[in-house]
Amino acid sequence: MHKEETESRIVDILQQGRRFLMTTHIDPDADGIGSMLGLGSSLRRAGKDVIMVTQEPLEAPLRLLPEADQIVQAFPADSQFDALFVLDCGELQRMGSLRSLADRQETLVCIDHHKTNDFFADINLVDPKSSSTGELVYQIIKRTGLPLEGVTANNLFAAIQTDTGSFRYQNTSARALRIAAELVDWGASPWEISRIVLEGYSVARLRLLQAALGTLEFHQDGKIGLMTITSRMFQETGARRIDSERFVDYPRFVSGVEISVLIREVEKKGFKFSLRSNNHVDVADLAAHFGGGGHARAAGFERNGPIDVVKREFLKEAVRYLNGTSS
Ligand SMILES: [Mn+2]
Repeated sequence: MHKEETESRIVDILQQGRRFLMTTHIDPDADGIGSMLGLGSSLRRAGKDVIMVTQEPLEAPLRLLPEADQIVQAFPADSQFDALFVLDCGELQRMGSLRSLADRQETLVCIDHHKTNDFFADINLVDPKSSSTGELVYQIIKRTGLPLEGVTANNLFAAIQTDTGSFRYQNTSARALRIAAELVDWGASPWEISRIVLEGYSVARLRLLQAALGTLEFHQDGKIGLMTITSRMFQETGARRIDSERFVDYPRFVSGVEISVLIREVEKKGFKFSLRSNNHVDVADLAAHFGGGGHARAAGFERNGPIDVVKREFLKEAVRYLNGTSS
């Protein structure tokens, strides 16, 4: 289905429906939560019933977003909806325990911008050229004629701002900047949102960064930069997993680095790899090689095994992508 046609089907659903359920991916980020709160708050102001659900309760900073306290972890079993929305989620697996929602009768609508989205929903508005899901949600809200005001504007601004790395990443298009400016006209405050989402560090977070920077290593003449955070570092600093958000940018900041990697120990012998690239390596493809996915410049995957083995396997493959010899 063409994007235009998909959009008009979603507009119809939003205009005609009265009750909606919304969710986003596990380990949510500001794009997923901001998009959900943006669309949810707008629909509520239009007089519709919206349940917004996540698998786990939100942690700071996401729980500090406007109206984030409206997000729940459970809803009445006999609830009926006109449609279900899943935002910023590229595959069913990424819905975690909420993936059973896909078994329900209601139409499942996915709005997303992941290059590796596998079109798991009934209606899939997927645009990898979009900077963020927030950008797509903004366009849907405008087209549906739904209300835009402070809460919606601030949440959508947070979504676009974080996914573009504060309007620095390669996905920062003229359209993303124009929408951001329009959101400011609608009442978004870039300063307040930045203070909440991007700053607002705890001491534990800085201590974790200190420990992580101590593990910096470079490979392939400085073209691959890598940092590792062990469970022990999380314990010793008292930092939470969400505190390591965006740490993967530090190796990427170094001149000459093409592939930046952050390895985080997630459970016993489990490691989460976050990947970023600066110029030409498609890290979504590289991550897909290990069963993960994402965007051309930002992707990730999980791997089990001893750290030195998983790291060696990864580096071997990464070198092939770096040299353009991957299949
Ligand atoms: Mn996103």
